[in-house]
Amino acid sequence: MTKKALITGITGQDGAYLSEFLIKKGYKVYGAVRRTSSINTSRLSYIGVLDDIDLVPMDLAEITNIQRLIERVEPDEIYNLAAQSFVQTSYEQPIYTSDIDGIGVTRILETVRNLGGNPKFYQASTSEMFGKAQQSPQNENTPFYPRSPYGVAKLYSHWMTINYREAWNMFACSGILFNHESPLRGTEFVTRKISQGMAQIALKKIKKINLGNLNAERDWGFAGDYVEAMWLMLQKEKPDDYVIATGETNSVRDFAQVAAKSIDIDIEWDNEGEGEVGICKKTGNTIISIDKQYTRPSETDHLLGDASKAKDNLGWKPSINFQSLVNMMVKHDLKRIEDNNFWF
Ligand code: NAP
Ligand code: G4F
Repeated sequence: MTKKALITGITGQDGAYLSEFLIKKGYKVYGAVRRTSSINTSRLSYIGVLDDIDLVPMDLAEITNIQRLIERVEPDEIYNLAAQSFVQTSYEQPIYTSDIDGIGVTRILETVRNLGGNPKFYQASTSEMFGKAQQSPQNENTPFYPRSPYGVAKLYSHWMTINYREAWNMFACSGILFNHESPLRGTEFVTRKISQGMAQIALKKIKKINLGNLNAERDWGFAGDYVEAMWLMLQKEKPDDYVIATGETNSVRDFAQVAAKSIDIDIEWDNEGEGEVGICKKTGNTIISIDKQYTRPSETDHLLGDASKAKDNLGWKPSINFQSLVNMMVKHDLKRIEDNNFWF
């Protein structure tokens, strides 16, 4: 029988890759979208899956809506990817972020519990829960120390997912995913901001990119690899939680350096702190500078994941390394600008 998957957050980066992955596996995919004045399905169009998805209305703020939808669709698997996912915004909208990223998850869990424990449930947990990392690399046993309202809200929903598994015997898994990026990444996140910015510099549309903390280190992987791990977790006999990461960390400065290289610019770094600049060696032009508005009140300084458990139990490993990821993102942005294709 055809399996049915309900994906919340289908209009986001991971929603697009996961729906493509599940459609290829033969699933009937239902994509939950919240009401907005104009629904943004551009990522789904860009990768060519929009016509194969049944879009259904659902907002994580509204439990009656969640209940009616799950009862009607009767999915075999729910992937909860919906969230206010931008860390910086969570400092300005901590209550909204807590409601959607924290309580919103409990709304789904309660609905599934009331339906007798089916379907299987995947929760999009995050390495941001490690925050001020207590050890490096981080694995499933590393203590959490979230550093943002987003991280705190996600930690609540992470533990709720575990609690519903233990208390009500639900098949509920949390994927503790480290940063994953792609050409479909939102332009406010630092990787895409840099890849888009470098493409604009190469095509002489802008002169420089303003960034915040260049020292922050992240374990960046490719989103297309990470959605497979979500599915693998739900195919195991027993539900569990897994770290998904590449095992390599790089700073924001490194990302900018490699992205610049892919448009044939060698960066030389000068000064320190707020005065630091990245200069094009050949022309002497400043192409990176610091703007304090992009720094955070409390920062997650260093993330590096150990995905050994996922490798051993799920047979998962990443296929794209850091260098290829950066090059892929810049290449897509160059093409998009050349084609005047500004969908997202
Ligand atoms: P994203 O591109 O920002 O997508 C977020 C999705 O959530 C969008 O479809 C958005 O809909 C939807 N959404 C937001 N508020 C909602 C609400 N109130 N009700 C229903 N839907 C709502 O995020 P992503 O990068 O794909 O990440 C997917 C999930 O993984 C998120 O939960 C994120 O927190 C988590 N995560 C991401 C990463 C990463 O590095 N990408 C790492 C760890 C965990 P609109 O299009 O209407 O805004
Ligand atoms: O790209 P970011 O905004 O991603 P962040 O905060 O790590 O969060 C992402 O990954 C999490 C997984 O750990 C997800 F859960 C979350 O949903 C999201 O997908 O920032 C990365 C780093 C930060 O340290 C930030 O301070 O880059 C630093 N940064 C420096 N300049 C900047 C900028 N970040 C942004 N967004 N913009 C800048 O100009």
